Amino acid sequence: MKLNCNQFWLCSLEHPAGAALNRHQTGGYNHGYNKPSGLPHGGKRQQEENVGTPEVISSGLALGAEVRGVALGSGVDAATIGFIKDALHQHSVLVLRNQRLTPPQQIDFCRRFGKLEAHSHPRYLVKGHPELLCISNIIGDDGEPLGLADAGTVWHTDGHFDDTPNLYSMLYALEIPHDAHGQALGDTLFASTAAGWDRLPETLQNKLLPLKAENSLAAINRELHRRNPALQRPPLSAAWANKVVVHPAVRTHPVTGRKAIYVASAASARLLGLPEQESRALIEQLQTLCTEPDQIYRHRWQVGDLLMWDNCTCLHRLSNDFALPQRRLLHRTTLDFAVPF
Ligand SMILES: O=C(O)CCC(=O)C(=O)O
Ligand SMILES: [Fe+2]
Repeated sequence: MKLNCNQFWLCSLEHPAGAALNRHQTGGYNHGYNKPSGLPHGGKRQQEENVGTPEVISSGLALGAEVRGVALGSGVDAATIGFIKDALHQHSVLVLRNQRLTPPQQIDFCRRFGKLEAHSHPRYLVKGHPELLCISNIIGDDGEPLGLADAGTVWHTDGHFDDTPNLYSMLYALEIPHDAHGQALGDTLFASTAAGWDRLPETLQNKLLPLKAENSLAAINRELHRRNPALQRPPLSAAWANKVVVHPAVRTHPVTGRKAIYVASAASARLLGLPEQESRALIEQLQTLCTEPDQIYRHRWQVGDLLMWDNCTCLHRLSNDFALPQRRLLHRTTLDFAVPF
């Protein structure tokens, strides 16, 4: 069954979480964006399908899986959180489809996985909810962008440029752009840095293991602007513009102990101790290895998706294939910090 917008709102009203979402959105927290464009598959029916025994359906790739049988809006017990965490560590990227979450419900769920970040882009926080970053290309009634339009069209891992990067990121879809044929646009692509490490020849593993890389947000921004000189991004504060952090080139997962490559072409300016050219060539080689096209999990969004990923074991990027009037709106949390080792 397909729903149009009006049917979505009816379904929202039938469902307690949906009703709260509806009230909240019309209550003005949303800086003037309109109602979501509708769930692609049933409303209340899908919520009912989400109640049952949780199960994990793998993408069959090195990363990516769907968790079914969990309705986050109705509250989740500790055993289910443990189940989701284990699945996340195993598959690096998880989607829970057809979720109806108000901002407080999203925040409450995400908190169960660790401490939430107060985000470094205060301009784009969801009003009244500083834990939620608004990712959107929509221009509000006041003529200002609603959110950060481009949170990463280059391969990256969140917080790579910070002393204590966040382990998990979670993104909830409220509006997803479509082409004229109804095909979703703005997919998010994921590549496994753990599988990349496993595929490295032993000689290269041994070479990489003791190395450290310099990473910075300024380097990512330079690369984004090189690719798209018209890019609108708030300028970095002096602190971020000058900050360079040194992290191991191979990261160990704090829970599973799994090793993963922790170098990315845009963020990592150099591998310390190697000549400049060799360092650049090795960084590029590592990224190419991790992002081989047949190893990519490509997430095709639906409204109501709660997507979560483990930054220790994957890279991700947004596909740059949509523009207004195709609207995209998501709410993001990032959480759980530690010094990488
Ligand atoms: O917009 C997206 O799909 C991904 C954005 C991103 O890189 C992030 O939220 O960390
Ligand atoms: Fe990101």
